[in-house]
Amino acid sequence: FADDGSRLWLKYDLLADVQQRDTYLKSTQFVAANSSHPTIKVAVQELEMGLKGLLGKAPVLVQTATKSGGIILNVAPNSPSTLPQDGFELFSEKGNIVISSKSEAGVLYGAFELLRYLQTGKSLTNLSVKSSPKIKLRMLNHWDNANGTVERGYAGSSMWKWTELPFRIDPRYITYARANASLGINATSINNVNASSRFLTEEYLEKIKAVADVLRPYGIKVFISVNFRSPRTLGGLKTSDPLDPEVRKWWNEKTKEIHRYIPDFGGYLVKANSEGEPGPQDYGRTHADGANMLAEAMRPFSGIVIWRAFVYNADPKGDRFKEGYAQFKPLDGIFDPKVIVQVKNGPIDFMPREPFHPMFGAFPKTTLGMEFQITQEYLGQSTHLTYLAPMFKECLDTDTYVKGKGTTVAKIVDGSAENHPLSLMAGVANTGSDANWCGHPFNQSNWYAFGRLAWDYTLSSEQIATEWTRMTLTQKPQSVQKITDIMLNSHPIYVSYTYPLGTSHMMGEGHHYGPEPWLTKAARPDWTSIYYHRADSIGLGFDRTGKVSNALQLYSPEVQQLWGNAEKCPLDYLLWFHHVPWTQKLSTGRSLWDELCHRYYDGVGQVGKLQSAWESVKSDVDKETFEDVKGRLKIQEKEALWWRDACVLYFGEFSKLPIPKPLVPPT
Ligand code: GCW
Repeated sequence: FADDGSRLWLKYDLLADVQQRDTYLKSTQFVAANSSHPTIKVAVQELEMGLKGLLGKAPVLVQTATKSGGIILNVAPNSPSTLPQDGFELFSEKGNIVISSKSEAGVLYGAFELLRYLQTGKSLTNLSVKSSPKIKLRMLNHWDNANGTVERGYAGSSMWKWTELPFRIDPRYITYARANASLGINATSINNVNASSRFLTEEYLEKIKAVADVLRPYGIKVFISVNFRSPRTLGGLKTSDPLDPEVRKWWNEKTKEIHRYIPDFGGYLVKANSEGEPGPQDYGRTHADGANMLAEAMRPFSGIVIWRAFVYNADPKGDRFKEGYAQFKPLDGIFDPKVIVQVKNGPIDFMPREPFHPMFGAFPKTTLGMEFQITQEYLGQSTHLTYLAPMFKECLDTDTYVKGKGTTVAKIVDGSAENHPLSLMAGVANTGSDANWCGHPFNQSNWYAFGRLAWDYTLSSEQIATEWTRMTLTQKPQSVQKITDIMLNSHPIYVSYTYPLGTSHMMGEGHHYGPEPWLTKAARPDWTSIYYHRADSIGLGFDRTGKVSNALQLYSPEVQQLWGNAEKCPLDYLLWFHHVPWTQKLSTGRSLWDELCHRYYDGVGQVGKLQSAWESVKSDVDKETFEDVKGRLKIQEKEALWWRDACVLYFGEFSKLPIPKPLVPPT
């Protein structure tokens, strides 16, 4: 039947291979559970639904296993296993498959892992799997507003039906919970960081409680993004100064009140003194004053405070690259242990390719969380096929060298480099009211990839792409391979025709869609395009090696060495750090100008290859999905040309050089 994508990767359609089904059936005849905890109940339900769908026959449910050939769910809080709470073991024992964990959530994750084995055609004999999350808090950040819109959402309106809650529970909340649990995502902040105080009113707390009640059995904790001015707007106080006793009392009371609705409340997420949002600096206080005040309110409870580091000054003479670092560096060591500072992967703003944020590695006394953007604000929104696992991994795998070779960004984020007990990876969600949740059918894979990497960042982009493809699109090996290749190639292709060679921030103002490299005046002086690309008659790029900005010095000496020399700097990062003459010869043998043109043209050509590769899987993919992606690829082709021609023609005004042959100039 026509697939509308609403089931995400949890499709559980009957496996085509009868023999394989029979083999699986032999070891999944029953499910035995030693607990009636709500989380175990949903694990059992999931196994029942999954096995019935995949194999055509549901397992029998029993309390204890009396024979072999089934699945045993084992919650063992006192197990001597060294695995952490959420980790699980999946192993064969006396002819049964045992899923064991210290926690109910761990067993649920194990149940999903087992189903993934079936969905991806893996063998169930002699199982011996140990899996545990590398990051403790694996979280989605929704930028959803009370009025049903989603900031930077490209998949319809908000999935949260605030006008219906708490009375009607949209069944999609349950699908959402299942999808997240299948990846190990265990936290979600449900509203926009540009936060309305409404979310802290009684009216909304009742609604949020209803959502929290749905998500709880799936091991997901709810967070709220808060507006720092709430003591004034809601509490009628004269100030929201974090050092004012009345303000502190207000937050203490509010935090207690929230816990009456949601006893296991996850905590607060705060965007303060950024892009016009209120914050402690309005009262001459620091980010730490603000964060620590909220942490104090949270002290009697298990929740935490996540404070964003996305701040910058609109100083056209400064370098936005350095702002987060500059504002937070003096506060390292001052934050309450309940505070996590959440840092975007790069220093500017989710550009298609950014060097890692220099805060990673430079804040030994502060728990730094990673913020990735799953929603594709600058990455083709809902019309360009862009698989993001390679981009997430490029950041996580980069070496900061702060504690010697091998201190990757991932090691900072997982807390191991500095022995921090908390750790966080957040992804700005791409979910919406669209039937298929995420707009472009392939955008689902970015939610999937984010969750898988938050659990285990050592998984390869290829493995994640293959898994997702098998679970979502097709089981046919040849097509699985082709689609995996499409996905792996897609991010470099997107970068080629939009932001080659380390250019950034040249998108249309406001909507952030399409090219506008000529933007010289914007609402914020550091939001023009010219501020970033710095094109002039000599060359292109932002010199961050000292003459214009010394931002490169924020990194360790090894990183400075890697990126600081224009001759040796990897080309993908070149113009992030160097102003390179148009005629300068690069390592490819071409001049900067020629290389720039080649990359723009090649990117467009590669979109053509994506189209023919997609055409070749036609017979193995559901018709609706096939046509949907095909249509979007046509838009992508048109828009890749738009980017290419806009940027090449615009930069040509500076270089005054012809488009190299055999490339054909736009007419
Ligand atoms: O890049 C900007 C986005 C804003 C967003 C902001 C942020 C939520 O364009 O829409 O606001 O980043 O991350 O706070």
